[in-house]
Amino acid sequence: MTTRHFIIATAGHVDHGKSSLVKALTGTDPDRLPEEKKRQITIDLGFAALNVTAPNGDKIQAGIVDVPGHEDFVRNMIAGVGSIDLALFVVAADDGWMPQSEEHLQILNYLGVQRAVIALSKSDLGQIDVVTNQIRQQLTDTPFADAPIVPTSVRTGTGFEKLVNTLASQLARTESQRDIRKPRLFIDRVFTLRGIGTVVTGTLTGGCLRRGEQIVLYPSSLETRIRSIQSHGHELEVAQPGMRIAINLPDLRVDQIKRGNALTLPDLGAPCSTLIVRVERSSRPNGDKTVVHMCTTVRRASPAGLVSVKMDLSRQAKKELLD
Ligand SMILES: Nc1nc2c(ncn2[C@@H]2O[C@H](COP(=O)(O)OP(=O)(O)OP(=O)(O)O)[C@@H](O)[C@H]2O)c(=O)[nH]1
Ligand SMILES: [Mg+2]
Repeated sequence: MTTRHFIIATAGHVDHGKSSLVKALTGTDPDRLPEEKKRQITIDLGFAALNVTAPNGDKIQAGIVDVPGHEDFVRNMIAGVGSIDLALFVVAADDGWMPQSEEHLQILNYLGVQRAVIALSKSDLGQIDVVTNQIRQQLTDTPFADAPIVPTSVRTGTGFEKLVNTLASQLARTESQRDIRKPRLFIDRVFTLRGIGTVVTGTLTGGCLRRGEQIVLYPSSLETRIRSIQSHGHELEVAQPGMRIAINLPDLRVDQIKRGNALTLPDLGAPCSTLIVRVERSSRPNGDKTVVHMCTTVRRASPAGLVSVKMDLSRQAKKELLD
């Protein structure tokens, strides 16, 4: 029996029930900020863990990243859906396909996400057949054209067993993240814990990281040592690619680290100030806008600055991107 590690991220329009679904699936409320509780809206990324058994008996440990649906926080959404294995795409039965359903779909497609499970949430509020047809139509000619659609309701409990089984069978068919001995952790959160010091979190890709190992933070090139590693509350000696991890870096201060900084091993390369991008003109509505959101997010995440970008966009989109 093998244990495999994957990352799922939610996607979908504001208020369509993404965080409620994550809470119902895992028992963890991903909305952790007081402001989020007060406004009943997700602002920043939230995290939870889902352990499932695949049809072949393999154990699957999935980290879930819950993203905000509101258009004002789309940059946080983009930060959460890099290096994911599967999207849990949520569309509410009472609302149907909405602007951020479209925008999130495009973002996932641009980032190369190949698999999705669609949760037709709030199924207690009706319209299941109509909205199922509408979703199928919207997904035509996208990588998610054949994605399973599962009606769910956190009010009645409908659909959760089926949703868990569908997630398990989709992940069982997904290739595990490759270990190419080039570990990279793009940091999505940094905070201090009293008595412990600085902690960073992220999704590990490209290789393993070990407790006690010497690592380097880019782009500042600060070197430090990993004091401890945790994944969903468990101490690890070795973290593997595809895991959500928290690393204790007591020698660095919180103000020396930013979201989007990368941790890796010394001698694996150095930061540079040129970004090579391929821009495709989308046939979908507002395709240019989505590309601009993504490009500005990359630029913000890269304090080294974006020096040159070759692209084929409308004049307005170019102006917004480079201003
Ligand atoms: N009737 C009904 N209401 C639901 C269901 N799921 C969520 N809700 C309600 O819908 C509202 C929004 O739910 P959230 O889970 O916060 O939605 P969200 O997609 O995470 O919202 P953002 O993160 O802000 O984009 C809340 O008031 C929930 O109680 C459901 O299955 N049925
Ligand atoms: Mg939410």
